[in-house]
Amino acid sequence: MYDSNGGNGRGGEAFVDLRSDTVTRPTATMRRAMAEAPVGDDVYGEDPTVNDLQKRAAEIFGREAALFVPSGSMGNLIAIKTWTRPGLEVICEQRAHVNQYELASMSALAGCFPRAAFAQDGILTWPLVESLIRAKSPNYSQTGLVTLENTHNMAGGTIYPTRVAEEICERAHERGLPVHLDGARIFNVSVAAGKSVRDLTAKFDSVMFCLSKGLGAPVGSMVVGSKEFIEKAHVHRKMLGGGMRQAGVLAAAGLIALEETPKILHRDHENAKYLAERLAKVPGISIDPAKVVTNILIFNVQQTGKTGAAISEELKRRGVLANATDKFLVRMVTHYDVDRAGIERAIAVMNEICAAERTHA
Ligand code: TLP
Repeated sequence: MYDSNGGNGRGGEAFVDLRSDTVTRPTATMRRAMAEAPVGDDVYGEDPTVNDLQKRAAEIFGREAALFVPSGSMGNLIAIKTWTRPGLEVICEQRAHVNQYELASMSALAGCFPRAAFAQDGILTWPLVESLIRAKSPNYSQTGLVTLENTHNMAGGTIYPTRVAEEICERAHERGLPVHLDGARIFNVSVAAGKSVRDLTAKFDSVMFCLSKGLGAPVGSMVVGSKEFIEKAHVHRKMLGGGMRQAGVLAAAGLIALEETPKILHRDHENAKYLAERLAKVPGISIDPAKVVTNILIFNVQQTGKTGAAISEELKRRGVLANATDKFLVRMVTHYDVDRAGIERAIAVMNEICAAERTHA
């Protein structure tokens, strides 16, 4: 059912594109479903396909309600806006998407301030979270929300031990704080941990997950939670310009992404592990394959004598796309549009680059 690399009509086959799983293109089945989707005006709540998607997402996560949103960034912002008010702080990990990659929207648009701390592998613990909670005092801004990210993107697709995440939720609740999960890639956690997304997220007050990353839908994310929370979130979606009309054409692909793609995500994890094991053997590259448990690898290239950006340029010249995420770090993300042959090519190219470097040294 899934098209092989480059076979679904977008072109660009010359590249092995490992920049992100956001680059996945809709499968032939998704495209057919999009063409045939019954639609209506979703701002009136009348799009049957959007309604089906929201119902299915709520069922799968064991929640009262769900909301289809245009992007993961908007989903996180809507959740932050719904749980907080201007002047409050949002606890998050230093490299969290909400902290570093959402253009300070929590401040610019929700009036909140990030209270971020670096955590090993991106995994916050209750003692660390507790240390960030503000004491009740007229001298401090007050804590409004805790957010976790699972998988943690910029820590290399790491996953929370379930108990660690649960403890943060339980203890935060005792302190009267809601906990939001940026679960953009929660289905990758589910596959890696062998647990349902429902069980993994049961203690969170709200969850955002993306249809448009490894699950392969062209557009869209979901926010799930209680009926009351989703009603408020709905208002914020409209306020932020996220009210869509005949969005059923997008939701149709989202439904297939949600039902079908989790079954094949394990291949992306196998490819990522294989890629990490091979890259670990390339002189100058540093990565611990044991830490690669989902579909994201971040490796250090400092010993090659080049920056991440320079390596990224050289890869591109040889037909492989990967982004630098820091001066000496490069990220590769596996997904269903890159098969094992594509992975082998990326490995061969990386060996070539490093061998060329040694010849010139
Ligand atoms: N991540 C993108 C980039 O923005 C970095 C990527 O290529 O990985 N939460 C997490 C954990 C994410 O990784 C992303 C996107 C988002 C939220 C935002 O989703 P979108 O791109 O739909 O706004």
